[in-house]
Amino acid sequence: MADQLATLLLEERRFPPPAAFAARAIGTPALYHAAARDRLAFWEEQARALDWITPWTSVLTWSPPHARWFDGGRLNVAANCLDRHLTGARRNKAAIIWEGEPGDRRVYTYWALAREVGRAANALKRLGVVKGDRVAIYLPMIPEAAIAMLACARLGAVHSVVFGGFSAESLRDRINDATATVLITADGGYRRGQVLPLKRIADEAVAQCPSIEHVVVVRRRPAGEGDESFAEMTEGRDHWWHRLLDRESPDCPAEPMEAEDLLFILYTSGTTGQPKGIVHTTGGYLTQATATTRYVFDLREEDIFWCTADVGWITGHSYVVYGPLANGATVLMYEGAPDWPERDRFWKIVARHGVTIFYTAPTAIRAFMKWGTKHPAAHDLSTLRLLGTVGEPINPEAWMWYHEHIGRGACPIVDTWWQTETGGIMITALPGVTTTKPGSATTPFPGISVELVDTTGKALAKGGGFLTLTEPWPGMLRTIYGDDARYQATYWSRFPGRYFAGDGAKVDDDGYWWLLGRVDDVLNVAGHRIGTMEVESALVDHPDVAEAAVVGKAHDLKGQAIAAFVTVKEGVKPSAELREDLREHVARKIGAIAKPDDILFSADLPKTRSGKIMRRLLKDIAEGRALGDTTTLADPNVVARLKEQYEDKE
Ligand code: 7RM
Repeated sequence: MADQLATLLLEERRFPPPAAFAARAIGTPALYHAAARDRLAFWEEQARALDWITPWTSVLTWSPPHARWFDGGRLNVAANCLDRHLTGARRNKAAIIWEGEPGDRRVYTYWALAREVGRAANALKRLGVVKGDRVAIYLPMIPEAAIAMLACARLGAVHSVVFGGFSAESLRDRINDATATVLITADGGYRRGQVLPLKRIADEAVAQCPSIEHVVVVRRRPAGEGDESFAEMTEGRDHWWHRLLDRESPDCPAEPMEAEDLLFILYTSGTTGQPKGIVHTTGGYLTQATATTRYVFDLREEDIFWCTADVGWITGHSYVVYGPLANGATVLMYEGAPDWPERDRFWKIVARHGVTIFYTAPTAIRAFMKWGTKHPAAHDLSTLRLLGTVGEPINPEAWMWYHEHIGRGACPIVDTWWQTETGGIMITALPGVTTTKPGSATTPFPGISVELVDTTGKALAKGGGFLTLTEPWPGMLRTIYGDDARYQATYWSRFPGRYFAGDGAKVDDDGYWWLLGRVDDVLNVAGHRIGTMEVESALVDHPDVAEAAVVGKAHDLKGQAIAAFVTVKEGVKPSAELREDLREHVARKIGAIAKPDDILFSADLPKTRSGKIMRRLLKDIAEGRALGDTTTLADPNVVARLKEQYEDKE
């Protein structure tokens, strides 16, 4: 962290907003003044941009650490994302422009999308889904993912979207934690030319999910060839999506929801082996998603907004589906990989559809850098006017490359810091207002109260420390599903009275925030959150493994890679085959994103005298650094031997 700090301190480049952009920007300095004067009035103003069935009677009820926003108010999220756009010219505007990886394309106007959502909602209703029921969604990036989410929102059912890259066991655990009654999946999804057999994986999961009554299957693959092998339908339980929707009416009344009724649960990794079901509610979440989309992305009627995140992550919830659609925007959605069939796929898409706003992750930008400038240079990117990043700290070189080769030196860049738990963007530049510095997320969004603290919880005006939030915000998580004690312990106990985000940060003399990464046992691999404990549990689940310790190590492209130190059971011989077998085992238990890059077999792990594994030292080894303080170790020889062994392996 110290090295990183020193490098960032040397960053002196400044990028003031281009004058032409500033002249017509939606965000203005007045927003900051208004929010500073009266934070709650500012958020009420943002909430008024939505359609409410009944207005709220109280803005905020705060009994720490529980917040209620817009109590007394009633609204429906799907009605805000669809119905209210159907009365004027927007009715015939594209809501979703979609490209499948194999090259198939679809466009849904607001009108067509609303009708499809109505049919899907009626179909779910016919399957017995009512307000408050949980529906699991395990789909590729196809329009049906957004349609399914909106159909749930229309009925007041709570969706839990599970990223399509997760394994059967991960899906099973999430379904069981939420006791979902319906699962929506597909026969497959395309990734680098291969079909990912989602239905087969879902069948494996559902076999151990007693709460599931129905499985709805979207047909993604062309009808005919080898249907059964991809989707073996269980009579009575499984239904084809298109057959269900075919017989339904497109008209489905939107359920009036209380502002604090649940909208969705989204599972995210924490510091234990058990993912947390982050709970988001209706009025506050939509208010923040809608306001941040409009101001941070300077969103206009004529824009084509492309956020490359999968709907399985929070970024896909807030900035592919809810934020843009609540604003009546045109969203671009793409199913597959950026390098399929060639490494210019993204730039082809930008040029073909005239994308104007592009929002992606630093890990993707670093891959583009590696692939070379010839790919973006071969396409007309002149429609782009604003770029964004999210998910991890962006190194200044990647920022500069993005600025020059994707933004042609002309587009402001918004580096947006936020979390699954915050629901929406928290720290970001406002394009047209903020002077940016490569590598800094700049300053808090209006109405957001962020404070740096030291290890004792003392507030710091600048320097290095931990990022905390001092006031509740509309999009904040309300609890962890089924485990409020864990909610309180995880977020509100480290620094009493404050929300602790788990991130280290530095604030410079201008009050700009520089995010330095997680300070807990959560890894950020290619922008995906993975708990070290989850990977460790998956490894020790293997019959040959006695003990495992997992750390993140710096990686050029992925930000962090996973390094595992494994001791095997008596009588087991470590081998290259076992190493591969362990990697596959982790993929089966969690998903391919969690496969360790390095696995080192070791006779012992470095432990303190009380038996705690010292991951800090393992990280030093994995990153090839001199070992830090080893005085608390029970046996310092263990770590010295490990270091030698690790270096030999390379
Ligand atoms: C939106 C999202 C959250 C964690 C967070 C940080 C890291 C996210 C940035 C960032 C530096 C950023 N949700 N993070 N954005 N770090 N600069 N702009 O990613 O729940 O999946 O992850 O991601 O560590 O705590 S998330």
